[in-house]
Amino acid sequence: MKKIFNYINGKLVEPISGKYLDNFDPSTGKAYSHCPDSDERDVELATQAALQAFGAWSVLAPEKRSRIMLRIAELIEKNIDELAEAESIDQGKPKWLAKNGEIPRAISNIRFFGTAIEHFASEAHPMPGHAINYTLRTPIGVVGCISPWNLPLYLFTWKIAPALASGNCVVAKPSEITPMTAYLLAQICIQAGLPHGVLNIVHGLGEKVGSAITLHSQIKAISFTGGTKTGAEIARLAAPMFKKLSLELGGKNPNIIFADCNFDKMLEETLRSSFLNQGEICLCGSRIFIERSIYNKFKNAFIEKVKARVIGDPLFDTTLVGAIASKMHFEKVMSYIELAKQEGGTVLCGGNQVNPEGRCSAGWFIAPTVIEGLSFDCRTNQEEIFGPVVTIAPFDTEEEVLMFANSTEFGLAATIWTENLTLAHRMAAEIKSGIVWINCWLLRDLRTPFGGVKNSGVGREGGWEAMRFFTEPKNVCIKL
Ligand code: TXE
Repeated sequence: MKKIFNYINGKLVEPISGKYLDNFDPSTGKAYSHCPDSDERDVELATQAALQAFGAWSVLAPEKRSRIMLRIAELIEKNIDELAEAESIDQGKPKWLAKNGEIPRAISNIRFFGTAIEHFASEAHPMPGHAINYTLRTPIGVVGCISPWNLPLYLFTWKIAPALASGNCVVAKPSEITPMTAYLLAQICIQAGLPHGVLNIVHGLGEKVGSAITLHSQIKAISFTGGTKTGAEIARLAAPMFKKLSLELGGKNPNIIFADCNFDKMLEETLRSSFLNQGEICLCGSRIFIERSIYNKFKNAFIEKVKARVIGDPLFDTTLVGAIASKMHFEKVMSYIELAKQEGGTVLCGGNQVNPEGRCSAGWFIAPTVIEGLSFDCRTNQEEIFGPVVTIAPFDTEEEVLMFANSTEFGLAATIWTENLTLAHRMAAEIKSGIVWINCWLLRDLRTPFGGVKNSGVGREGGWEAMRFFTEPKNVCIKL
């Protein structure tokens, strides 16, 4: 059984407890590796290593930090096949998705911020004849990065890259459900010559290791992506310590389809925005609202395509829907399908567990599921399911669909399909979310602010937003 180690002070080490958690392959339902069951003692070791390393790392010339980060990106690229397969086995996603989408995005994350530091500047405010102000933006110190299991290496690097680039040292915790690629990244960091203690990865349970990071007095900022409930718990603990918090939480994103849309393009993208990564992306459009005049046309075309989506072994190139990341999450998603039926929904396709032939016969697979006939305000349409499950419903007016869209506690992303751009701009302005896609989905520019409103989170990642989160501004005013 492959053993995963913590990465502390530049070394791969066992957890102090000597204990390990089973790490499962969701496609087979069997444990295939061991993840450290670390605790606050390992977090303490990691934090001391980060504090030690901070002095030198924070004053290292940006181009030198950049060079090391670009070497890490290069090594990820060199090892893309191994990383993609590892991600697919660990999380259940199709291997081609990891290889063509997620691992390349992890490389881009590191390259983007590894070069951004050479352009990151601040501002001066002259007071003619009186004084001049200049703003210093300095690294915070030791920061905590806690990441989830849906896009493991992609979201792990999305946090540590700006943190490291801006001169901080990091204590990071990947999800215990998908620890593998962070462990492989640790080996790459050693190979790249990342100085000891600059990045420390402590594996283990959220309530043990995650909360120890949140509570550690010398970890001055927390960047978290995960469930809204967990985000609230982190905020509850961190608030009295006045730590900087970046919380990327859940979503229940509307996909609004007007009758005048480019139907074929919309249909193709709506299949992706509904079921990519088994629907385990916080940006997925899980509530689909269709203008009534094309509702039946959409429903028939969509169901036909959904039924044809291949669900099976994530290692096969033909697989479009892989395994659900964990047994617990599998049960959560199945429970929502049951709830939908109790709330009066009709399952138009899917809704059942699938047992593919061969090695995956005991894996955690759910057929892509489409449900209609639910009210906009029922639990199924209000709570995050985070699986291959979407609901569809007709709407009659712009005002009505806007009310539906804005009716949940979340506000992360929204998609609008229409050729009427005046309407699109009007809707985009009215929708309560941090991101709006018009006639596209998941088109991402890393310079843009990324994050949500309401219970979808606090703060923004991406571009200068991320660099500013991980630095402290100080205004110096000099009398002339
Ligand atoms: O994530 P958790 P879970 C949603 C999705 C899912 C729900 C819960 O709906 O069903 O969140 O998923 C660590 N202090 N998203 O439970 O618990 C944990 O170890 C500090 C949306 O798997 O939020 C992991 O590393 N850390 C989300 C990370 O937090 C704690 C993606 C995320 O785990 C902790 C994933 C604690 N008390 C789930 N408890 C998105 N926005 O993309 C756990 N953790």
